Amino acid sequence: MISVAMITMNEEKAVGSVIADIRTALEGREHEIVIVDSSRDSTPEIAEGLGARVIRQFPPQGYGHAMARVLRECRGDVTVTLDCDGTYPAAEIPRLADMVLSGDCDLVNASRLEKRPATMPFPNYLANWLFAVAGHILVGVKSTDLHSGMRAYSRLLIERVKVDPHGPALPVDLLLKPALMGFRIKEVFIPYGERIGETTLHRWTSTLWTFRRIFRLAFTHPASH
Ligand SMILES: Nc1nc2c(ncn2[C@@H]2O[C@H](COP(=O)(O)OP(=O)(O)OP(=O)(O)O)[C@@H](O)[C@H]2O)c(=O)[nH]1
Ligand SMILES: [Mg+2]
Repeated sequence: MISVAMITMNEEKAVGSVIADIRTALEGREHEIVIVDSSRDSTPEIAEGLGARVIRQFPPQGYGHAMARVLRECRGDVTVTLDCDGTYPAAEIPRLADMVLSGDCDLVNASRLEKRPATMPFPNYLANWLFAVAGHILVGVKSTDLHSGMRAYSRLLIERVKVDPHGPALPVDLLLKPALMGFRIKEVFIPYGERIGETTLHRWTSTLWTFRRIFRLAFTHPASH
């Protein structure tokens, strides 16, 4: 079974079309859609009405706690994550899931950064590029996008990898830790769309936490080259 995991905070404008796109992509395949929701708007009702399993986490505890929870709740052999904002292509879910299900790898990172997406503000692009370079130099992990919200994780990987859910930038740990533990990781490029609704990204705290997570891992597992 394929699990699709999302976390949501006030995504009522996007949730309907995102779930519809997921259903279309996975038509004919056994799947579940699991959402940890911290919204004040009608996101959870819309999602439930469309057959998603919605777990409420309110008041909001931040991206990390929501993501850690939703990954634990998923029952599939593979779990594919994406933001609930229309930026990631749901049509790519089967391709990512199949790379894990076939035993090809344990994690697929869907990178947005083959080149600068027109939909990504230049400062964000620059920051993401810097994070990737830092991850390579300091931790020894080669990736073009440490912050992608679209990944496929095997069930075994989710069970084994323990991450720190406090603070922003959890995707950084969710990629670097499995790499350091020896899990097989592949990266594919995907297009990145225009966001529906308001961003929850706090640029400066996220940047600070990204470096905090990278340095923490660099000290416990220094780059081996
Ligand atoms: N449950 C829950 N979901 C959250 C929380 N913070 C963010 N989210 C959701 O996490 C996903 C990622 O957040 P975004 O606002 O898209 O952040 P981003 O992708 O870094 O920024 P954009 O490029 O503007 O999309 C979205 O689906 C949000 O609704 C939270 O505290 N709790
Ligand atoms: Mg987003």
